[in-house]
Amino acid sequence: METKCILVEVTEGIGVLKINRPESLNALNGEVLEEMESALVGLERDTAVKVVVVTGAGNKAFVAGGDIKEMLAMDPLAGQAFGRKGQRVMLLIGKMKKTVIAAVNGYALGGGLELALACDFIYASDKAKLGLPEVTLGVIPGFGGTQNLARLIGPNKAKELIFSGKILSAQQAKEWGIVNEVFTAEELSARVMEIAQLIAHNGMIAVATAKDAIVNGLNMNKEDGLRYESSLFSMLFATEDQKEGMQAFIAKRKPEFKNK
Ligand code: CO8
Repeated sequence: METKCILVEVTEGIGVLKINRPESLNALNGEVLEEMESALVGLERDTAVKVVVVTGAGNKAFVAGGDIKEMLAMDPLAGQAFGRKGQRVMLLIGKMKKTVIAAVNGYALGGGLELALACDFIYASDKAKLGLPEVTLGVIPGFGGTQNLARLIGPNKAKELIFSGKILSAQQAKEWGIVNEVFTAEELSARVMEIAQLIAHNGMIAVATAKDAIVNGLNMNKEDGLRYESSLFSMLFATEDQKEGMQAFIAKRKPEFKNK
């Protein structure tokens, strides 16, 4: 696929999607969002890809937000269309069977943090700065940030971050429960690949099913969530991977998952 604003590379089962507009600190405009949507659909279909990593080009930004220059002239209808386009990408990430990791290599502000929040988890460089400063521009997070952040860290902390527009260091974002791990800028990419490889070597059906249970279970009450978990759990006994994983354990060898 020909792309102008993103780069996609697959190495050893890991698909890396890099937002590539460093001159605008990788801000998300309509074109980037459209390219991302097609690329994510392609990565989900590509059987060679086990895990996807989303990151930003250059060493300054992951994504510094929705494109303010593009948003400036929007009327409510255009704003709604732009917001929906962004939400489609964020929802797609949640629905993907494959794990999607955000490697936050610099500024993750506004729509940039919203993109990271839509991923399964976030690793950040110690140079990263994270926040949702939309209210300082007279708007609110519109790519799922109000929903995803409140679900992740609870409504009170989400309100503090969104109402104040304050920007957190990577370490603070870890303390707030937004970022899983912080690494030096030099280490980030290798450490993200390490965890991606660890995930990629597990049974893909089991990993995808665990994601399904967590993502969809969060929208249910606990009793329905447990029932959902149980039905997914029992379905896995129909897979060859379940037999292989358990036989390998008993035979004290490494499992060879076929993702069947
Ligand atoms: N949009 C467009 N261009 C941007 C953006 C952005 N979000 N961020 C940076 N740029 C551009 C700058 O305008 C500048 O371009 P130029 O050279 O043409 O002036 C270039 O990138 C470099 O940026 P700076 O010169 O500002 O670099 P600094 O190192 O001085 O500052 C900052 C870096 C602190 C990251 C600063 O650029 C900044 O504050 N950026 C904006 C951060 C922000 O407020 N983000 C939130 C945007 S709103 C949003 O994301 C809403 C998403 C949901 C939309 C839903 C629609 C309904």
